[in-house]
Amino acid sequence: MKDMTGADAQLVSTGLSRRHLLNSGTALGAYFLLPRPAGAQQQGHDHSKMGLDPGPIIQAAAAAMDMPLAEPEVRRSVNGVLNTTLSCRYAYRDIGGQRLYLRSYEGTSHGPTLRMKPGETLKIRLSNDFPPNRDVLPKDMALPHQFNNTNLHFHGSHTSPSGISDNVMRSMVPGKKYDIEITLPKDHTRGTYWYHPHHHGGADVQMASGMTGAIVVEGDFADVPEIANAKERIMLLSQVVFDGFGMIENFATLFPETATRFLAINGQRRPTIQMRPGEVQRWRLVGSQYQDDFNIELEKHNLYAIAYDGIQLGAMQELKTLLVAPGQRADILVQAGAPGTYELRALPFDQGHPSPVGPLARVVVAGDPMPMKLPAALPKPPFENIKDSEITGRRTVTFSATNPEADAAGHWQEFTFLVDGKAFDPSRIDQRVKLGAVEEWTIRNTHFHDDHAFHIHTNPFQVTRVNGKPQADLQWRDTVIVPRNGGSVVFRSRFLDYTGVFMLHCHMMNHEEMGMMQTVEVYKE
Ligand SMILES: [Cu+2]
Repeated sequence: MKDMTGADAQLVSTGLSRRHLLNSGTALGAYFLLPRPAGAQQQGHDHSKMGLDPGPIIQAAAAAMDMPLAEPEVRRSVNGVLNTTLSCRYAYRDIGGQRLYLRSYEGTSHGPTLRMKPGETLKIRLSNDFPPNRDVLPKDMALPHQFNNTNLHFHGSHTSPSGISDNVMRSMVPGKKYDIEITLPKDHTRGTYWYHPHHHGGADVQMASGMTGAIVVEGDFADVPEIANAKERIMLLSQVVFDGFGMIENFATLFPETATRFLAINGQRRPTIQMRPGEVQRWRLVGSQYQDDFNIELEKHNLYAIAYDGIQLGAMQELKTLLVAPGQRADILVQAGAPGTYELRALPFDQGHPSPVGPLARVVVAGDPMPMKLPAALPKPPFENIKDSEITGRRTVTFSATNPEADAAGHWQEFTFLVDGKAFDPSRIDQRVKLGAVEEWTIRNTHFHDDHAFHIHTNPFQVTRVNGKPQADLQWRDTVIVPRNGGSVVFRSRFLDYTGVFMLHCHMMNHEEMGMMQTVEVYKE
């Protein structure tokens, strides 16, 4: 082997030809053609002689890009109950030509899509099949910790936050199984929701690994044929991050604003979406990216929003670009134009630091024309506006943060992320709201550097002002961007039917994990 280059010697030792690697179309081929560290052969790394499998890193066979968009497996309710299991475990995941080894639901990139109706019950037996945690609880709960504990949050649902329902105070530890049972009220809004872990300490690492899944509460726009007849697509957005080993085992892998390697939909880098000229499709976009806003554009096409955060709009919004913050959902109609290939991409956006940019997918318009129409009007939205006369109280919640002097180069431990001047403490109740209250909240963001993404569980809210400016469309949301440097959002919310403790927090998960979260208790006198 003396006359071979190091790379060739490595190819021989793994039983693969250079041609094979060059044809594989993956970035991993290139990885193996890089010079190997001197002495690698002498250290017993000649796998063929040892009879060892060369390991996962050369096995990534999935094409890096341009594969048809795949959607997660669908699980449906039967006779009023969606009964299923979810295993939380490590799995290999091929994405963008990389083979990663990450925490997952069911061993797949994103969990299964759950489809149910208002009034039905979601029963999940969650099996925490992660290995044991190897770190003890920190004294400071604002330090990320114990990445193998988990639980499950039904994001955006209007359900009980207590017991074994949508209770994010539960700890589900490795090696055990847990029952979750969440019943939707009969009048629950119909639309696009999602689930993800919410265990303080490890939720960020788990979500950044792809532990998110869509939930469709079925039946919206049933009387609008232009929407009901449109082909539907679930599209979970993500920022793909990993360390030099293809893993996420350290908070530092997630934290810098420059951590994103590339963007993905449904765990695929730049997949293709087929449409016929004139065809209308309904895309359910889930903002399951762990940290940053996506400012989305489809080349030479407008986007038509019909619902945000699982709540129907009363009028379609025609958009050139669509901003999706972490946690938000947007249901949009897209009507394909002339035959051709169009890029769906994230454009530059200033959220205090630059949002990640890059391709998300390619829309390939081809075939026979399909004459379809956009709806002329949308039905009445599900909620009545909250009137001045309903308001029983007002309060202010302030998000703040400090950046180290070195700023972007600073280590994450030099930042602080606070609500009302304090980091999260699960043993403290921060906001107490009487059952039956209808309140107007002002969320302030005094952090000079970054916008934050306010999210509250259990009850959606209606946004009335942003930076003091009255909002014409009075959108209902469960997650809203609060602009930086003295910015504010005013919303109104009804706390009518569920008591118990739930959370408000920044849905930029790095911030939540470092303490930008509070408890809210709705109590009955
Ligand atoms: Cu934040």
